[in-house]
Formats: sequence, C-alpha cells, structure tokens
Amino acid sequence: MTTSHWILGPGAIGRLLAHSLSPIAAVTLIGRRALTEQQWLATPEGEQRSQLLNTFTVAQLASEKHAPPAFVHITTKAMAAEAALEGIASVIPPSTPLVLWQNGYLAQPRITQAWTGPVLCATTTEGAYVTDDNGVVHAGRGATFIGDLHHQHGALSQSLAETLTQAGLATTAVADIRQRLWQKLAINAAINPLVALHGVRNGELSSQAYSGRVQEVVKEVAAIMQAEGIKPPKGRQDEAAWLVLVWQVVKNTAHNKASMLQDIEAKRPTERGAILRPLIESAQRHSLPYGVLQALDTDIATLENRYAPRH
Ligand code: KPL
Repeated sequence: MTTSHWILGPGAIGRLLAHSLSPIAAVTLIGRRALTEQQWLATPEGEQRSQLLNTFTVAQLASEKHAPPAFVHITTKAMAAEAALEGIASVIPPSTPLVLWQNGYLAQPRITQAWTGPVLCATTTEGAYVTDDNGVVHAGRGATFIGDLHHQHGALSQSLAETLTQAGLATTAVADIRQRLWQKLAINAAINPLVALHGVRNGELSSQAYSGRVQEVVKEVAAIMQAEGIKPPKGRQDEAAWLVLVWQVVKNTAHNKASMLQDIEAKRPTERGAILRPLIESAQRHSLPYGVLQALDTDIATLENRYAPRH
C-alpha cells in the first residue's frame, strides 16, 4: 500500500517535500489559502519539472472525510506550527506520527509534550525558496537528519529516512536530534539577527564592520551551549570551536539572504521567538550573561513593531 504524507505549510520546504515525495507516495499539500494544483520545481541542476500536486485548504480537509495519513509533516514557520496542528487535529487520529521541520527550539519540545502520537523532528540543509504561488526553486542539495527528542521512535525515524532518501532528499535517522537542533540554533542566532538588522547578506558578517558583533554573540551562545550539554559538531567544547563553525557557515552561505532578513524585508514576523528566546531562557535558568542576545531580540522586535498593521 502507498504511504500517505500530509504536508502542512506550502512554503519552500513543504513544496520541496511534496514534489520529491509525489512520485513514490500519496501526498496532500495543505495550506490556509487555496493553491493551484499544477506546481513546478526547478532542480539544483537547472531542470524545470511540472507536477500536478494534490492540494487542499485546511477548511476543505475539515469538511470532507479522508483516510488517515501515515505521516503529517508540519513545514510552517516555527511560531505558526502549533496553530497549524490545531487546525487539523480534529481530522487526524491522535496516534498519527508528526514530523516537525521548524528552525529553532520552540515548537519541537512543546508539540512533543502535547501530542499523543510519535513526534519526529527534522533538521535540513536543503536550500529552497518559493518564487510565486506555483513554483519553488531547489537551490542546493543538502543533508537531512531525523529523530525524536526522547529516543522512542528509532524504527519510525529510520523508515521515514529511507523514504525521504528514496525521494531524493538524503536523510539519516539519528539518536541525537536535540544536539543537532541546538547546533543549528547556535548558527542561526549568530547570523540571522545581525544580517536582518543590518540588511546585509551572510558573507558581510566577516567584514570589519560586523565580525566583532558576531564574536560577542558567539561568546554568550557558547556558554549557553555548554550549560545545555550541546557540543559543537567538531573540535573541543569551547567558544573557539563555535566560532570556527559559524565562520564556516558564513563562508558557505556568503551570498544567501538569511531567512530572518527575508522575513524583515517581506514584513513578516521573524523566528526570533524560536531562535533567540530559547537561548535567553536557558541563560536565565543557568544564570549566564545574555545582554547581547537580549539586545538583538529587542532590536528585531522593534523592527517587527514598525510594520504597518495587516488588514
Ligand atoms: O539557516 C540559515 C537561515 O537563513 O535561516 C542560514 C544558515 C543562516 C543560512 O542563511
């Protein structure tokens, strides 16, 4: 029998998943607004593929009867994940496995605690962005890691990793997903708020104007990581190793417009609550300094508050 995957949130990662899984599984792409079924994907090799995707609005799902899905992937922004799940919770069995694709560390512990069924978390370096209502560009291939916070669903993570790999997204099931989520959070905290505040591409951070600021952020982040028991992927557990990692990512993504800068430019709420808040709260719990992180959070909040109200 074909496995069915519901994908909640038709942003870049949601559409990339839908395009990748459609040839091998039954896929339903769900959004708040109606989405055209004919969707295209530009591959990293420059090929353009058009596919008819099965698209639904949340309202349509709620008004019709459906066979329960094998997985529900939540691919919204971090702060929208819980509300998105609430929107469909009444039409899926409470034992349905969820897969959380959010940045940061906000939705993952909260949904893991609240949901009865298995909750897997994914972190990915696949690069993708949407161009319009019908298209997504798969800009660069990366790696995806899947696991659950309490090490209870290894076999499920393994089977999903195999499916995603078969779908063309290289995925590994891991026992240390919490480490990996926090490592990504450390990188995001060092890069995203600064580039968003100054309106610059990632590579600019290594210039004299910003490199000192990066070091100040990493100093606070490294101490918090140590208190949380999170090691950098390489090297010793110290500030220098975190700094090496951050500079490596700055270099690798030099031409990127970070997601937080894209959010600010589009006047959307940023993911500061999922990236900076868990760090600040951890620093408070462990009585560590967090003045630099707090200032970044306040400055981003000030920018968000300047958006004209949406009607
Ligand atoms: O993950 C990213 C983001 O933009 O959110 C980085 C690593 C900063 C790359 O742009």
